Amino acid sequence: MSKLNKFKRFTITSALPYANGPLHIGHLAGAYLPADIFVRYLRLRKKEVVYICGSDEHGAAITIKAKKEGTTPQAIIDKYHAQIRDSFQEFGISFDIYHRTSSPIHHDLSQEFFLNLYEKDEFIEKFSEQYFDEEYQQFLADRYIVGTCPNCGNENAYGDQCENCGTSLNPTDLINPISTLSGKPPVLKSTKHWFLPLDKYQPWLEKWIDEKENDWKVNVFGQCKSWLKSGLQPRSMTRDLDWGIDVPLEEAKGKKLYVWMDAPIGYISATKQWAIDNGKDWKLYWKKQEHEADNSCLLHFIGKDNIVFHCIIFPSILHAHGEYILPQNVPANEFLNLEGDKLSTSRNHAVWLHEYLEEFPGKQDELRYVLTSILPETSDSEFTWKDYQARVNNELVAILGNYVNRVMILMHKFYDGKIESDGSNIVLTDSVLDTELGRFYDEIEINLESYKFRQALQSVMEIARLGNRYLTENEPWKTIKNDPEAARNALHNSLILIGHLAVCLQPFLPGTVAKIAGMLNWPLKKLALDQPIAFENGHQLNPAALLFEKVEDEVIDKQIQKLLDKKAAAQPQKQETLIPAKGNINFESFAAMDIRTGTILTAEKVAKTKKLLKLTIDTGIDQRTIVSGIAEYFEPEAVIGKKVSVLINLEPREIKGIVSQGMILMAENAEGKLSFVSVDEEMHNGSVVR
Ligand code: B3M
Ligand code: ZN
Repeated sequence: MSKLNKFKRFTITSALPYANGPLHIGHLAGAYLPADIFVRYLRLRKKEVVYICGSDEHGAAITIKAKKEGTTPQAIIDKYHAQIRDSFQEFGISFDIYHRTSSPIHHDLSQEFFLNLYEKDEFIEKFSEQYFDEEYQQFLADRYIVGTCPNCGNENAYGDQCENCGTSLNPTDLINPISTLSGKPPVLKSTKHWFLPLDKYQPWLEKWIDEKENDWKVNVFGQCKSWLKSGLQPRSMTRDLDWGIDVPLEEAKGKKLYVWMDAPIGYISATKQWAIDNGKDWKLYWKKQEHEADNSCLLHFIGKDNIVFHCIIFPSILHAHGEYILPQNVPANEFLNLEGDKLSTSRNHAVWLHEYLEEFPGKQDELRYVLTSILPETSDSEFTWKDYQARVNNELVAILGNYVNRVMILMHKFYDGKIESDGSNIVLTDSVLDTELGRFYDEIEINLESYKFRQALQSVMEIARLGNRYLTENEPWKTIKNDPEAARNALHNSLILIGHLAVCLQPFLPGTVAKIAGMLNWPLKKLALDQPIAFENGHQLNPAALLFEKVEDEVIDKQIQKLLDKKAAAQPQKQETLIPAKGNINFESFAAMDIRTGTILTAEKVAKTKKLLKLTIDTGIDQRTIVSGIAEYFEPEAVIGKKVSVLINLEPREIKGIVSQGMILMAENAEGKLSFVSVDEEMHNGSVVR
């Protein structure tokens, strides 16, 4: 029995992305895809649910980006809000509203929250010494200041948080603080701010969080406990900034609300806007007195760097206010890495969602599938393009697509796609299949409801595996000749299994489910938990269509090369980029070198090295092995077939146990970036270079 049954309605939120740059797969795997799966599951269970998100448009993240692009914060948020909203939509994240924190309704509600706490005397008002950049005449909070994290030693911790270890910080906690505006150490200057007394709420927080011990994910619960253990400090809810929501007090003129005070309130203001647009009552989703005890369930889906804000600071604000419900759970994910390295916006090391959508049109479900399979649910995980290819080809194509296709093709081949039998309705007649299926339904439910989406998807795929096995065991293509009833029965059972498979796929691969519904010639709403999966006698199927296509090597190689190129381009340009000229040599020294044109025939990485590729080269004269230090810039697959210049009379050398006979000529700049010395395609191998 579903443990969600005790709740009548659900408010599901995904972290509000800063409108300061495009989305990448790390964002999706952290806060959006898991929430979308969960929301689709709730809808499948016919729960009342509102799925909330929007752009976070305040704070230093925005103003710093505006300065970098030489434009205004307004231009930045307008540009990225639209881009992010559209990418989410095209990818199929099914928000009920994608709002923005620059909206008046949000400014009003945030100020109302501040005043509510102010009037209750919750804030500690105090002058304190804050870091100040004299050159820019600006106080430095949050992302305007970086320094070494006192907790983990990360040298790029921000003034409000270290994104490496998640600890929430004050600028004065940083070791060796540096202004990100002038790049210089700041000075201290006195200014007045309004502090939330987290220390005062600590006993209450401890009790509340302890109740979650068996419910929350270990990583989330553990982080909360460790902050509580080190003792909470008051935290300023106001900032000396010129971009954000005005602090609604006469004496605070020119000051703004801290972005992490207003951003989570954005979940509420977005719900308000959604309610206005849809004739609903937002209070039912957020306010305590509006619903009978525990009727509404609030869940925040976030990445691990946001845990402190959602589990400590925002709940404290809601608690201090008094009228609001608290989150039941905060299922935060860890980080996703990419090709052995951290995802990084500044180094452009990312798979950007808008680029994926452009380069892989119609392949949303492929990305959903791969990301769901590797979600960083309990620890950091890694996306690689090779793994993407393997999962699409070996799982989506070979298992899921293949099963549906086999059944559809046989139905058309034997019966012209018509489902007919003696009975009136065609139902599942195989009791073994029925039992197995029931077990998978249970597993999927249990895993989804404990936020184990990877495992839940595995169980869905087990249904396809079961189907393939069933077909292979029953061999309708053989029995059709001497036992046509058995063949018909096996195929009908297989079709019904496809129906169940599609129902279970709903939360994960919505596009694929729509395609299956099309083939079954069923309206999408028939693929539901409360609908019988049975066919009427005489039902006509639509023609078979392929659900997935194989991903070819070229496609993947291109993506890998693109990441390598981006990485090289993002390397900071040094001033002295030229290596000094060498002294003269005589002509004989030059003429002694035998340089020829050749073609790379094979390439493979040398085991346990980062830089080396083992190449076979056709030099025109012979085929030989050369070990070359180019692996950091070129994938093996990308260099095969390349025309190169080769120094062929260099003394053979043993490198990592391989005898290297010669050297490929490469151009190299001072940063170590490499390029082949180009040779026209039509030059035949063995031509002399001089
Ligand atoms: N914009 C931070 C982030 O993208 C922030 C989330 C707000 S959720 C209320 O990491
Ligand atoms: Zn740290």
